Amino acid sequence: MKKSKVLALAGGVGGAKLALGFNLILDEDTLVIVVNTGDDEEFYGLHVSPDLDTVMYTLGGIANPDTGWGITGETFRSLKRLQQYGADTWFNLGDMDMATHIRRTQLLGQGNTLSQVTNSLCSSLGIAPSIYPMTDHRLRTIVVTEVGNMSFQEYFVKNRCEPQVISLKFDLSSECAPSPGFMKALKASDLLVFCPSNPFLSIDPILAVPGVREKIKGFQGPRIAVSPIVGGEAIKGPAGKILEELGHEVSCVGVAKRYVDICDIFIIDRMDAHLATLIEKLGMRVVVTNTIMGSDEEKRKLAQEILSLDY
Ligand code: FO1
Repeated sequence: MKKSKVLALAGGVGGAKLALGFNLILDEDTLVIVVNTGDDEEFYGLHVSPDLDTVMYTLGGIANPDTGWGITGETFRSLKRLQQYGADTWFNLGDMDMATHIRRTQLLGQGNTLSQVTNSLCSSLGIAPSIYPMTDHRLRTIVVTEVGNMSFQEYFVKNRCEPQVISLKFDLSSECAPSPGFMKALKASDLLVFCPSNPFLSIDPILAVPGVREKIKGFQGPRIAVSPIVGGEAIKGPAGKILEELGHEVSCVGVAKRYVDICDIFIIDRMDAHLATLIEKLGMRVVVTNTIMGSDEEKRKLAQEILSLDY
């Protein structure tokens, strides 16, 4: 296995799985994970960063494998009491998860950046590699649907992904820029990996941070993407539905088209081997392997395979 400094771009569950795979084989100073924060939202006055928490809990070994979000063995007593007080409780925050958001909100309120807060939370959970938000500023994903615009969580949780999606847009503050850790990793890493995350909901927000797309175009090393669509279906989440509603092909080819110009090697599952030539025509080298990461061993194996590729 080659020694590389890896920058992994991740969204929720799929991204967290591959990030864990890298974490199992790389030294802590050779892995940086940059996470989508377009899904962030305030609930009950608390700043919730779902994708950061999914990655953090996964690497910390406390993620709930059944839901794909929150902490394992969670209880919801605080939420029940909030409901009793008349709060709108469609977003299910568990009691232990709530502590993360309380602490995050407290530290942000004291003037710390989201990067600093994430670093503090990770250290407390004994997580060694660097996990950074894509930006320390506001960049929120807005889902434009047939029934109006809504935040990502309103679309995903409150409306259970039911409204038809017309487009996605990003609401960003004027000072929005890549987080300092992201900037540094873009310069210092020699391998960039787009984890198998939703290209619209997880990767596009990262690419929408001003300057990021250009920096990835000029990245010094190989850029590798893993398809989150296998056999015409999303491994998890609404990627397939959104691809279809936005007029894209629900296949790894549809995903690959999103990566033209910013990716050199596209990894697809064995089930999709017959689509390799279509992706090669887009100007990317294709690697066919097992991409479903059920066990930790499979996560480690996929990460190892990526690091062992002949670039
Ligand atoms: N997803 C749901 O489908 N229902 C929920 O009630 C829910 C609560 C929740 C609480 C904290 C958190 O960090 C994530 C939560 N999620 C929930 C998942 C979240 O909507 C998604 O993981 C991401 O935003 C998509 O990557």
